Amino acid sequence: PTTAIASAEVIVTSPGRNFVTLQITTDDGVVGLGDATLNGRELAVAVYLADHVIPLLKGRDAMDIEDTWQYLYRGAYWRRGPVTMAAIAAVDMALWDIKAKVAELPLYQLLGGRSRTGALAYAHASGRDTEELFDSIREHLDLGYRAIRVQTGVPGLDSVYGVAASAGDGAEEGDRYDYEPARRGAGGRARPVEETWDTRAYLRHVPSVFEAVRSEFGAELPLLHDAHHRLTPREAAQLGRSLEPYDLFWLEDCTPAEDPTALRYVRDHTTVPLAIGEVFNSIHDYQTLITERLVDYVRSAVTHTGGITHLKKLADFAAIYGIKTGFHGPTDVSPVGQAAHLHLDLALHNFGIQEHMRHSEATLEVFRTSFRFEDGRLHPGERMGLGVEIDRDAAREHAYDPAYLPVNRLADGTVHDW
Ligand code: GCO
Ligand code: MG
Repeated sequence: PTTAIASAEVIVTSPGRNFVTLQITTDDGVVGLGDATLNGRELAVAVYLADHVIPLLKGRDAMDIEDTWQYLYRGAYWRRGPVTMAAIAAVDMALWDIKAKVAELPLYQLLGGRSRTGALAYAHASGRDTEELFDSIREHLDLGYRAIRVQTGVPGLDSVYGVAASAGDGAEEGDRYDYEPARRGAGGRARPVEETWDTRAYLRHVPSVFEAVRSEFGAELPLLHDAHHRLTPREAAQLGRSLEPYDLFWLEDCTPAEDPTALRYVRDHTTVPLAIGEVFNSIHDYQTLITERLVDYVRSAVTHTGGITHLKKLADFAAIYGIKTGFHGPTDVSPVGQAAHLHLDLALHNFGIQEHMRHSEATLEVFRTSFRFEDGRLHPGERMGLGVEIDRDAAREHAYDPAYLPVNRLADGTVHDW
């Protein structure tokens, strides 16, 4: 067929942060893009794709998306895992991009068409103290956001997840709220930054922040909070209860994600809506959580959960239990991955909310998107396929820059979840 895969290439670029992109080209020259970025472990996926996947793609019909997915998943024998699933995700996204371009349609049309006019997006507001936080919330409201994630510094702790070190210092938009750039260490040798954590200080402080935010900004504004996997089930239940008066949209990742029984305990003790899943890479990670209704939102990123094919199945599975989506959209998901989210968000009946961190100007010069942001909602645009193009010359200007996510320690030096 003319839709046979002629070539596939891995593109690694670092316009401010690292991105891994797979580009697939068919015999008649249709090009598809897929995001394969795994923050802090990027080259593992690049090598997996280049050495183990690309040799299998040549000559396959790009139209056979489900069969290719199963071939790469079952065919590897070694199932799941973030590296494997990010590689499969990239192939899957690129093939959907190609199929939609062949059909001359924006991708959402192949996923069922529009269910809404745009995807409600939430932005990240943060501040080291209440004043900075309020400024950040106001700034995002002025930009047009209608749902806000709230993260703050904790008295006694130097740096806390979700709070940009540079917030309020006049850093440029795009970097300013980039609270977790995987950083280079001193002397240019990449090493994780180490942070210090104190759960009791955090649990004491957070309810007072939400009290202040509600009294300043009123009852209507949807507010979210991310606990980033740091709490035991009992601590998470305590936090959930203490936040109940502030009517959160969700409390995210309150316990380490690999233990579904932790959420059973949390669920039994608080009515706060729960979201989880950004570190999951398979529907199977969610099976107990969904069938026992232990969560309200599934948080996977298309890039880390096997692509559009697998994420669509996850969303449909969740829908049967009245559970909604809230796909993971930090800046380490590239504009290609975020485009895939926006097409799904537009089409899925059980869409909940879409996380949105603005990519830097340098990133948007490499990845040219057709996204629209209006009335607090994101729209993927009407270009054919995913609607993202990569500027290869711009990409080449940004060489790979090894970097790690931070590591957390308790006051006595014990490594804690970050
Ligand atoms: C979020 C996430 C991110 C992750 C990041 C790690 O809710 O957006 O928690 O902030 O920490 O994606 O690479
Ligand atoms: Mg999170």
